[in-house]
Amino acid sequence: MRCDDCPAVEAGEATCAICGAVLADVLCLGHAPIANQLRDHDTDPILTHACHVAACSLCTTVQLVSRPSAAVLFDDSYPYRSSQSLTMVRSAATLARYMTQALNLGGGDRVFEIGSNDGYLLRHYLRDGVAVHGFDPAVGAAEDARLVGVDTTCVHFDSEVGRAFEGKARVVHAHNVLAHVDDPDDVVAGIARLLTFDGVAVIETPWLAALLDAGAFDTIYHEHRFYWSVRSLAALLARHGLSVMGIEHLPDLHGGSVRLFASKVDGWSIDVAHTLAGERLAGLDQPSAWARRFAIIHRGQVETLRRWFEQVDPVAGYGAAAKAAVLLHVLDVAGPRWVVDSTPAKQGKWTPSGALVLPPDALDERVPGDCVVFPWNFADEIAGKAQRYVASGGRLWALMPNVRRL
Ligand code: DWN
Repeated sequence: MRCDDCPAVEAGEATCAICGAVLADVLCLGHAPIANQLRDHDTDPILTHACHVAACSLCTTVQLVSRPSAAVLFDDSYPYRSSQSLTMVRSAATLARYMTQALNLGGGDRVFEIGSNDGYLLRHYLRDGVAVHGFDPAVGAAEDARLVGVDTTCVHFDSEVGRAFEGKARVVHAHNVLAHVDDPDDVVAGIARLLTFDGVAVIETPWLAALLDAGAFDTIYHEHRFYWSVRSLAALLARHGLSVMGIEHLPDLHGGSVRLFASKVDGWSIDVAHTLAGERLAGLDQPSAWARRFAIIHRGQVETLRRWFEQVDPVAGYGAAAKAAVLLHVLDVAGPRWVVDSTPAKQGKWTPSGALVLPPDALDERVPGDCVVFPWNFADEIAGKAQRYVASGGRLWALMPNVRRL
């Protein structure tokens, strides 16, 4: 595959968005569709953009060489809702309860979330009587959040927004945000501004080591401008006086995520040091080395999955996920003509691959056959919801990190 960014990468002219050093080539996914652009009609144009992954030779941050702006990607019609996944909601409820008890939150404390989506997390703090405030650029998601009582400012968060609420946050959450924003350095500056002197930032993001281990190329798309290792993320936080005090590994979230706890108060826990040592062992501090291995794995995966689609030719899909758009684009296969999804904002729309999005019960109204579960990261949850389909002879498949029946 080639794209408009290939020449700059090959000429050593592509530079890091964080530190400005030269970017080393990792993987080109061609001109990929904008993964979450769901269209009203199948004849509506499909927007594409170069999708080329590279790694900084100095700070090791992995990133897309270019992409449409966040304002284009996360516009008023952005359809993703975090609450559509019980796995996400349960993880959020547990975290909110833990933070409330661990920090003895109450009284004048306020908890903020950047990228608060539909209030999937902050609503759990509200239940425990803790004051909250969310920031999210997607109008629809912000409206859904207000419906559950979460006060939300509809804005792309940055250091200026952080200034307006300076020193007000005992906790700031930024889950699946620092991969998505145009300027993570400015967002982290805003987080540092928001925090009280003893405040805690909780940063959750898909982990680069998990992506490479799974060969999960379907999680590489324009919404994800950055692909963080703990090493590169800790370095970014340190630029703004935030020290990583703790880490949680979340294998069930988005194919493998990490949750970092950071504060202005110095601290360096053994589990953080252990993870950093593991990243060094995996060679994550040597981008050119792991990039060659990743490219070889990727080529093998593409061949295997193309053969699977030729042999199985699934009639249906489950989950109009961004991953689906990337997977079908890279494999250059049409995929199923319809896909079910529980997100009301997605139903009735057409995916970038030309599939019509239907409510989940459509699965039981059609002749059972082979159905590919595109959000493999929620395969167990979805398999639990599609038992009737399986009982009537339907066959559910997950394709990443390897092909398996559910
Ligand atoms: O970073 C991002 C992550 C957090 O989620 C965003 N860029 C967009 C999004 O990526 P994705 O679309 O690949 O996410 P998911 O969460 O893997 O996709 C799940 C899709 O499947 C959603 O459209 C909802 C749907 N779904 C469903 O219909 N029934 C999901 C579950 C769990 C279900 O039971």
